[in-house]
Amino acid sequence: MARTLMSGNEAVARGAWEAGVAIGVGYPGTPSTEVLENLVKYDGVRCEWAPNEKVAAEVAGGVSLGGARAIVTMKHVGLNVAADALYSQSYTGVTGGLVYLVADDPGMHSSQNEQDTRNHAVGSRVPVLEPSDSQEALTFVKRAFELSERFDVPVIVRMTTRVSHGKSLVEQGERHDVAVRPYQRDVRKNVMLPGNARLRQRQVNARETELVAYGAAAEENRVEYRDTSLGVITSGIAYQYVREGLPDASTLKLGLTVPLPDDLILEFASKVDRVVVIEELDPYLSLRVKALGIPLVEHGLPRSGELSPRLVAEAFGSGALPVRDEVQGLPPRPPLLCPGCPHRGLFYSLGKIRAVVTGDIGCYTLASLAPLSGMDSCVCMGASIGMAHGVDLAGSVERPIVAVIGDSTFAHSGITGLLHMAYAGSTGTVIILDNRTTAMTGHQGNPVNGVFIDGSAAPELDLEALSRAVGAVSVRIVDPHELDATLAVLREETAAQHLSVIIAKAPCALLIKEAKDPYAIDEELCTKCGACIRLGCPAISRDDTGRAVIDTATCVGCGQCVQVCRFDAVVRVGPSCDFGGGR
Ligand SMILES: Cc1ncc(C[n+]2csc(CCOP(=O)(O)OP(=O)(O)O)c2C)c(N)n1
Repeated sequence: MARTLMSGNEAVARGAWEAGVAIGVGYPGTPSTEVLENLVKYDGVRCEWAPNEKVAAEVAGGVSLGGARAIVTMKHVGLNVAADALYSQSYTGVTGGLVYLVADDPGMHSSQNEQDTRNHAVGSRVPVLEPSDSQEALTFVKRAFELSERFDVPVIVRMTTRVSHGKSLVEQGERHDVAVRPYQRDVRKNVMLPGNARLRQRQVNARETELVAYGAAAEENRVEYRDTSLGVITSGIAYQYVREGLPDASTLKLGLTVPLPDDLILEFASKVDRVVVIEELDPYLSLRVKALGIPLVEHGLPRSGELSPRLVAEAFGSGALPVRDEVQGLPPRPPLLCPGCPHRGLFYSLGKIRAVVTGDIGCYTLASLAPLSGMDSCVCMGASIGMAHGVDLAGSVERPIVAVIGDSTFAHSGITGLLHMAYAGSTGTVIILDNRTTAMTGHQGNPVNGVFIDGSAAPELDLEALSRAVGAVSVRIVDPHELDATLAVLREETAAQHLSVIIAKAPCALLIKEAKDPYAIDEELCTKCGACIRLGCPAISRDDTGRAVIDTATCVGCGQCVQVCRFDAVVRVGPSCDFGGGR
């Protein structure tokens, strides 16, 4: 059969579809996002973005209870949010197959921390399959559905950035339609009262023993003997690095990494002279191998971040590999808010009131960088609101305290924070940056913007009504491109002694289809004062003389710089140029 080049995430979607999955549900998060974005393109599957990972896991759990197959997708930190569901779903087990697709991000390419999903799997006692390439991504997802139903357990497929985003050849199969199992009420299995949970816990114990026995003979766990002077125990993408960096070494490639096949590991160790474990992120395999009494060769590979074939080769002095896993000679290019981004206007105005700003996660987190330098904290999704209240409780801050949170993040986990502020009688200020999309992860729909995962129209959440219902006394809507008006509202609301929500509403610059004429600097009027530079717009820089210059190819004509220039030096250019300034 013909083979197709696919990313790991495309292959997961294909595998889920071939496995007859009925529902895909998740919350976006790099590097997992494209799984659902690809799955939604297949016939016979319904996909939904949920407001957060816990809801997604519960929806998937309900699908499973209803007898159909479901896949739930998220990034590693999403599993923290979904963990409450997962740990008890492990006890109830499944009816239709239930697969968690969780993508870890070694090296934190786009995450606030590094986490190893295998720790949650050990804690919740659910099995983990770790693909090493796109073909395995497809076959392991299909296997995960089989194991889920056979062992009555949710199964995690753990990806990492390179497996999710790397491309390799995949042999595709046909869809295997799976009949929805008839619904059967089973209170002992599905209602986790303590008495029932204790009974189910026995099943969990028994299941683990069965899974270990399965793993000892499973084709997902593969022994490859080559030169037996060195035996490497490895999994996931690290296997590829070992094959490239140490091509002669024998390998035990573990595909089912929770639970581990102890006997297979002991047997492999007995047949090689020296044993080494090479894995990304936490020393999960190595601690377990050591606990089996197997002495390990220390290699000095980093405990965090990504490995590479070169690092692996160097650690064993096996000769330098060509440096092709790093791009050399490029200047560092930190991420920036786009030209015309509405978040820039909000943070510029916020800078004027010298507030302590508890921040959140989204494109707007980039406003923490100079020159806007507009954020004092960013921890996890939704944290901005509870933290603003907490900073206030500490009593050490005389300045205004403001929480900033994006629309998707507010729907994800901000609403309960606001509810708490109202309940606790807070008089703080929460700013919801409603740019009509989940911009950071690629413009997904969310409950606020009224766009469903397939692009169709969905009900739009009324943020104003919701904020009032939750308990905000004052709710104001501002256009963050209008700097003076925004500043006036910020001043009023942070001075007022009531709980207020300010909705900064203007679409993400990348959603605007109609181009506006760009602006340029009138050289004769520019005084080199630098006011426009302090907006941090990528379209504006200084020339050799220190004068401001606007790159008209990059400028989208948002007009924020016009408002900060006190010398009328910013003028419109382009076909409909009127040189009148203003936006
Ligand atoms: C628990 C968790 N899930 C997912 C993510 C990935 N993520 C970071 S911010 C974000 C949403 C950002 O959207 P929004 O709040 O609307 O801000 P915008 O990027 O549009 O400015 C997502 C999905 C994450 N960091 N943590």
